Amino acid sequence: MPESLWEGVRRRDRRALARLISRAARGQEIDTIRQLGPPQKPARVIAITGSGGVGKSSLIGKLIEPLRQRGRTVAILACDPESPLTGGALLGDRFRMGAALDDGVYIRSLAACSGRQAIADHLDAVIRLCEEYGFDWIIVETVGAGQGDTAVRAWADLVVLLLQPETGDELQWEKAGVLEVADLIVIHKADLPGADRAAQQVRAALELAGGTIVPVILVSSRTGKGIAELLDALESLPSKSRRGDDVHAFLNEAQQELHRRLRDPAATSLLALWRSGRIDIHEALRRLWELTGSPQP
Ligand SMILES: Nc1nc2c(ncn2[C@@H]2O[C@H](COP(=O)(O)OP(=O)(O)O)[C@@H](O)[C@H]2O)c(=O)[nH]1
Ligand SMILES: [Mg+2]
Repeated sequence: MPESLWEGVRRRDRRALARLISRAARGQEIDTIRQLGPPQKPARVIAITGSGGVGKSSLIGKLIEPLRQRGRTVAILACDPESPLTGGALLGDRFRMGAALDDGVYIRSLAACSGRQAIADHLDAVIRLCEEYGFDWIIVETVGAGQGDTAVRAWADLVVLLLQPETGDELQWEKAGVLEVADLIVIHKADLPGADRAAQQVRAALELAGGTIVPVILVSSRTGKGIAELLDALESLPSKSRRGDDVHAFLNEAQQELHRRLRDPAATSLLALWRSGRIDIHEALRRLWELTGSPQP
């Protein structure tokens, strides 16, 4: 266990963060990261999804500067090894120069992190590392149109779906799961014709589906239209419980309860009993549950 890397992350050392992220993305340190338990300061984790070319990278690039102006630190995880964000291509010259000095922004591309479980697990760990470092916001650019890809729910507080006018995306809106997974829908490239109509169609589709009506916001990364409104919405929308489905939410809380009890001084001998095979896991859990646990340090 590279202890110094952990200390580095807590000291806000970029290189330590980068190295631990590389390890986590390869599936190393996953258990250690899991054992950290819930973060002291949870970040707001936002997934930006939408099909390729809809403008996810462009939009994220536009969010950085106003976010910094609002005093937020932000980590951006681009699930695209060739993301134009990492090269700084989408960040304005002025910002790019400032960014080198600004330790409130961290941009990192990762190999594809779609809905596949193993990779989503690693993404979870990478997010947790960024939380340990202390970022206020973590924005993840995900690949794919999110068709039925409810996996994002497992790690995102808010899911933003980008659609654009007139590209045949309309056909996909009806597909189960695409709109449902989103907490906020952006009609992107609102500088193009047809954006208003697209917004109307989406609103109609949402009403038809009958679920919660999510905000639909017109945004153009090219002109800046709607960026402030989008940020306001992202700041004010209530976080869905991360690990959104009931099973994950339950397991998450149960794990916290177990961690609390494991800090009880009596837990050590209990674990030794279990390790030696003298009690089985059911008996160990039963006894562990009776411990009060120590107060949070
Ligand atoms: N008209 C218009 N084009 C945009 C806008 N934002 C991005 N684009 C263009 O859309 C293309 C894809 O953008 P990109 O951010 O790479 O999309 P991604 O694949 O979803 O990350 C690029 O050619 C951008 O210049 C916008 O607000 N308006
Ligand atoms: Mg992109």
